[in-house]
Amino acid sequence: MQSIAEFLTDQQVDEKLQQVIHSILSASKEIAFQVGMGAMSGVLGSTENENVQGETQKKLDVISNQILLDNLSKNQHVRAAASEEEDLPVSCHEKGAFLVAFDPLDGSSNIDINGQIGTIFTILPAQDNLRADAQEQFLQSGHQQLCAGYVLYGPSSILMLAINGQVHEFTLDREKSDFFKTTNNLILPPGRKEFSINMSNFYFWPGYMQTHIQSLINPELIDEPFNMRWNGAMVGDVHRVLSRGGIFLYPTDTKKPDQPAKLRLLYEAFPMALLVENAKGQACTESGRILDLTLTELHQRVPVIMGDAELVQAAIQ
Ligand code: AHM
Ligand code: MG
Repeated sequence: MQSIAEFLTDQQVDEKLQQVIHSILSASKEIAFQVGMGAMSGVLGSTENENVQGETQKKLDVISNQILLDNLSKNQHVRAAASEEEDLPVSCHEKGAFLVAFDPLDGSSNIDINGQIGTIFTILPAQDNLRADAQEQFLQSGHQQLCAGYVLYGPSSILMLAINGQVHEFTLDREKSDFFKTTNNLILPPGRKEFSINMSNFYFWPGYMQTHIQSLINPELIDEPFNMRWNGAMVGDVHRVLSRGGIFLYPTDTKKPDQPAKLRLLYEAFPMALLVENAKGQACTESGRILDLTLTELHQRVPVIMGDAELVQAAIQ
């Protein structure tokens, strides 16, 4: 099996970019270790703090964020890092060629139930005309992502990487402390009648979404009604869609009037959209392709509909 280092060299990935990917993966191995120790290392439970999103931080959110920032700030090729857990970008190296944005631990509500959680990341080019820590560094389009991926801390730790227009899956060998390629050029399997959405928001969705989801489960409207799965962790739900097909949706809702969309464009929607599109699926908001968007605010939120191309088209019509 090919190690991640052999793979990146084989793919002729820019050497500096390779080093940035390795820094992210070193951090993810430390996080995987902490997650694996669970209650024994005292990392479960909440802190007293709220993050910039107004959410109470879990201890593991804070620890994972710090592990990533420590690893990235040691890498001379990283200009700045933006995290879902930080108000502002963190400046790293004035001459670094790359920006890294991440959700250090997606699916935080699963931490204390030993459920699926993961690190989502994207790498963008640094812009020379701007200060290293300027928020404007990150105001780029989804197409400018150089690579993106996630590490899912499940029964095994899996890296899913979108690079050079393809998606590859790697599994962490805990004894060797290295990721090895386990699926080459993953293509999202078509035809699966399965959706992933938080059904408890049903009465708060726009009418078109209520009608659409009803059309997938009403036996009077469809011969073979869809199955539903919801992990409460985008990283786990999108991993299922990439692995066996179907569709993931987090549409707008009116539950919190000042926050119509939940998922973050930079840390969640952009990287997942690159993965899904590189795996030949589609990724949209309610009005267009996610990758066509340009970030206007660091912590911007967007509706997300992604997965099997046919299912996405049916959902947004
Ligand atoms: P987080 O990044 O703070 O963990 O929040 C994002 C998560 C996604 O992983 C998931 O799809 C969604 O929030 C779940 O939300 P809900 O509370 O509606 O189940
Ligand atoms: Mg998240």
